[in-house]
Amino acid sequence: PRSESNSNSSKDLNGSADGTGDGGASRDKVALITGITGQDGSYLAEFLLKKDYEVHGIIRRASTFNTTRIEHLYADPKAHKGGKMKLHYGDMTDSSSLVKIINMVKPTEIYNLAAQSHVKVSFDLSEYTAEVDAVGTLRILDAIRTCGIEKLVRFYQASTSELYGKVVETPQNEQTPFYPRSPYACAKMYGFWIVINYREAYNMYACNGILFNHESPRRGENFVTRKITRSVAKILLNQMEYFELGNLDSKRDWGHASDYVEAMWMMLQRDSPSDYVIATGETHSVREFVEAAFKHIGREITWKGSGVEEVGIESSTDTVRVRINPKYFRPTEVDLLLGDASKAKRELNWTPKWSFLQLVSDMMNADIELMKKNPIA
Ligand code: NDP
Ligand code: GDR
Repeated sequence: PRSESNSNSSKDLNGSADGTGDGGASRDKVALITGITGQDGSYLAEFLLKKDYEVHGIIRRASTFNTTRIEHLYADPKAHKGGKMKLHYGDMTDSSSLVKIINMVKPTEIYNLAAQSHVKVSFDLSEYTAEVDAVGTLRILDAIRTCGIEKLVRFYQASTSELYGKVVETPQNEQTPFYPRSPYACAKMYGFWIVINYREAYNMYACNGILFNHESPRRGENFVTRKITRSVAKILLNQMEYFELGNLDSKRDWGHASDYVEAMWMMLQRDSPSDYVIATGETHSVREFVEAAFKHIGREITWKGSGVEEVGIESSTDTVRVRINPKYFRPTEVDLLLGDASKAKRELNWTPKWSFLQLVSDMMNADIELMKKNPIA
């Protein structure tokens, strides 16, 4: 869809030099999404287009296409060709690109979703993670002020349950103290507080969504849920014998991304800004996720051994399907996340629609289809 992809300007990405679009959306519904090519960005763009927003997204230059998750929106004549969705090259490490884009688009809502979002990778790319996730948040807040729209725009920050890190209490709510356990979480902690500081200092409408893990068929392939559903789909189709995981004991409060992007929008529609936990209120271990994925294909897994020696064995055939590889362990782990989203329920009227098992089924069905079509995916 993006035949002009080697060019480097908004004009070429969109076929129009005018960043304001002509899609007929009213000028009070203009959203700018950083991280639009990611899991959440793609669901949010879809959601806002349905609500008749003009949607602008920041994408970064990559050597291969990074727009797969939003290709269907490109192909939708109402969205892209009708001028309601526009992409702009920019980067969270490049202030001038952020100022230029904000100045041109004049958004009424900004969703800051761009991040180096992999916790394990953040131990290897710690400085870069801080540049993008911490200073990047500061850059975009400052870009808003440079453009003089801090009183006009509403700002959403993708904060995270990783802020809770080491368990202090469960369930975790907006009052629970933070104890970040990775360079990613430390960077996001800066992001969290700089958003509050700008809200208080400049009277900005700015919110932190403290979102617990949320997954979908569009989840990045190296996050644990997607890694499991892809691998189990391949096992079903005899394309793989076994796969490797790290810590099976960590527990996460897993929801569906499509529910969670709705909460982001809801936070920006109130009379005054606040910070909200978004979670299902249920927690499951990685081991339970594996079992549920196998159950979806009608197979049962039993566990043998412990620690690095542990394996998951398919009961009916005695075949080893899961092995532990310490390379997936993290230097410091987050053992248990369980969120209390009662403030969001009370003030936003938000509740999740997807259950844990529905989430596993949705991801499994999508990956089985994907692997059938493309065994080397
Ligand atoms: P993804 O990793 O799927 O998407 C991240 C997005 O950020 C991609 O569009 C990526 O672009 C973009 N990006 C990365 N680095 C830069 C950069 N330097 N400049 C511009 N864009 C950049 O994450 P999710 O969609 O899962 O998450 C969205 C946000 O929510 C992230 O900030 C994440 O940390 C946070 N979050 C996620 C949770 C989850 O469970 N999914 C829970 C809580 C918070 P590209 O496609 O080119 O890589
Ligand atoms: P998380 O997600 O770190 O919670 O961050 P991830 O899926 O990477 O890990 C969840 C848990 O699974 C354990 N695990 C493995 N993880 C990965 N990636 N690969 C493995 O092979 C594996 N084996 C076991 C991990 O140790 C961990 O305990 C996600 C990201 O989306 C963040 O951006 C977001 O802020 C948080 O969720 C909320």
